[in-house]
Amino acid sequence: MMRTLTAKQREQWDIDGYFILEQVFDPKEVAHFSTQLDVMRTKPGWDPMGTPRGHYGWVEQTLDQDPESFMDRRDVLSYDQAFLDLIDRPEVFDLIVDIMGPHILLSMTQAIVRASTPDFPGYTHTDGGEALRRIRVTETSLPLAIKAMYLLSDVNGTDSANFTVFPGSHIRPFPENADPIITPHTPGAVPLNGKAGDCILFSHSLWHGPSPNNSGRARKTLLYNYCQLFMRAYDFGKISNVVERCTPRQRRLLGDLGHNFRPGDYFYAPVDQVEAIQRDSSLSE
Ligand SMILES: O=C(O)CCC(=O)C(=O)O
Repeated sequence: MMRTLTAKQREQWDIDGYFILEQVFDPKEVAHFSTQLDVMRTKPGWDPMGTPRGHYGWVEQTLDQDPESFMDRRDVLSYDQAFLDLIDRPEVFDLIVDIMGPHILLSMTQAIVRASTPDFPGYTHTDGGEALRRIRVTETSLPLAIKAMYLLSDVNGTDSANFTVFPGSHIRPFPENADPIITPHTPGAVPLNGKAGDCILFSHSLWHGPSPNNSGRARKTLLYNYCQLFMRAYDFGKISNVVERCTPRQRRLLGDLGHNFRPGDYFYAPVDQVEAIQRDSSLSE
């Protein structure tokens, strides 16, 4: 049996567009992921290109090797087995399936370190680029995409790189072109606090973003994005090579439908889609 949302979580999801799961990771796991982020910046991978916005370029290592400095690494699955295990970790994944239904893909993974610096003002956005920003689902619709944000650092007080949300903005028109522009300090913004190991689940259409970080220490996070099956992953142009190291359910979430592409795929699901998503083979094998 997969877990489902509590009535309180469902209510907060519907009204606010997000909710927080406390202590999904224990301290040992937090430490493991945190070390993996430090190691990751020493290795080749996808870092931001600057322009066009939201695009990433291949680098041999992250420019700044100080673990407390900024890092934004995409497509993190290949760096460690723990990143693969996290694809469908039941405490979080079951709830994503309860919200989105079983016809889903894992569409991107990301590791971010927000340095403590006076130079970063924070920003506010929705997920998924220019078009998706303009698509807002209704209260009764399944979401198009959901992100799970795992905190690897404690976040206390204001301007500590808080994940900052505008509750309810996922289902309402939002003054995206306001002058002055909307920031994490605009009235209505809610800067979230949390502990390392907590996970925030939020809708793609929720206006959100990081606040500045004047806390004196870096804030580390991991982000996993899930979308409906008919959409596409934005971390890989074809199915990632990591599928060879994955369970059947993880393979399906990475877009491996078990056969070569044929017209109709992804829009119409394989006959075993529900079973494939409901079956956690790591438990039964
Ligand atoms: O808080 C961050 O560092 C960025 C998170 C975010 O805005 C996002 O994942 O879209």
